[in-house]
Amino acid sequence: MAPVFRISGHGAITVVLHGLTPEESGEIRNALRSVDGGADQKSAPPSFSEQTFRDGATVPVLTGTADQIREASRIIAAYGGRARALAEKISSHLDNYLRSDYKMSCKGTVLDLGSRTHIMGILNVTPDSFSDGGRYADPERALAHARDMVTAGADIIDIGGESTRPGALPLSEEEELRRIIPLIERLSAELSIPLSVDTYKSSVARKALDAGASIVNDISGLRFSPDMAMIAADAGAAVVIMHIKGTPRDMQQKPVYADVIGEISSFLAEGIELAERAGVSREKVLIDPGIGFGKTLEHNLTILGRLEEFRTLGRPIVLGTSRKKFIGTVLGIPGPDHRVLGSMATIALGIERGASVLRVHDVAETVQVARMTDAIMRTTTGFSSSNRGNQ
Ligand code: HH2
Repeated sequence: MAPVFRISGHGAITVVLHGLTPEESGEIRNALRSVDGGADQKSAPPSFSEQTFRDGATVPVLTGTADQIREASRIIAAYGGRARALAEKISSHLDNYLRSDYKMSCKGTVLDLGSRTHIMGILNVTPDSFSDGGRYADPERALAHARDMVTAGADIIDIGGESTRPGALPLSEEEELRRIIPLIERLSAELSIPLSVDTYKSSVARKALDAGASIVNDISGLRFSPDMAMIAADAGAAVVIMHIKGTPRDMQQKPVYADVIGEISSFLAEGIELAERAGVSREKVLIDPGIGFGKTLEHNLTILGRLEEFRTLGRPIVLGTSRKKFIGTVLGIPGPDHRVLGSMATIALGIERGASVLRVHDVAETVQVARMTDAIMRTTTGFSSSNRGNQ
């Protein structure tokens, strides 16, 4: 019989250890190499290698199963001092990475984010949003669209009164309130699913929460309004902390990062701390890398390709790729309405890489792609969609 080889990327975890001195890296290598796992493969240390990055830096890398990485952190911790702190960090990042039991309570509704991928339908009541500007400015049409999205399977409706497309200027608070508050009041009376308000203004968020919203979706990651976190905390609201570099007006003017994933991770980690300090429960925080917000095409593609690295922050990931320009750039399609299939590719991949919530215009299509991807993930990993299942 011909030999059959099966090679797969699933089951192995890679831990890249940035920021070590060559001496520390050498000690870890020697420690891991001196341990013999014997017949007990479960407690064998992971493989140790060195990866050279584009900038020439050589960084130690551990590769193995979750048990093997845990064993490595135990061996590293035995060195004490700085090594112990490093080992603790490896363990906590690993626990976060493997976590999928996220449940979020929004005004009495509990979203079980670990059970399946959730869908946030976009309702922009603006004249100028990049994709649906002007379509739902009429309140009756906005209501009808919200109902349609619920029927199609949306789990959350995200209501925005101000476009934050590249180059957009800030809208007055009065106008933003005029556009969204009556709509939130009507939707919260009628719908049983949670409503989120897409705003970076704390005064708008406060009134939207009073009107019935239970999630604040802040594209500035709680940074543009200093009291945003406090307002969310006071109302017991959940928050989406999104990364942005700059402001909508200037964010696309040649954004530069030394380390795009590292810088976004730090911004999101600081945002989580900021929320917690203000009194928002950690369990009510979601994170979003902010596709298109101060990012080039390459940045957006890198974020998608390496999305799972944000799992180490230990909070569910929201992904907003829907119909965005980078899809049009890759496909050569200028009109947002024609970017639906490209959006679906990002959604399937995003789920596989760990997204828990998808912020989308095309709810019915997304539901199909998400349910299908969830089913494959459940079958191949034995866990829910967002669990890597590497134990
Ligand atoms: N993208 C937009 C707006 N809000 N919120 C989160 N959490 N993530 C995103 O990626 C995101 C967001 C931009 O899209 P859209 O609302 O469709 O357009 P516009 O800003 O022009 O209204």
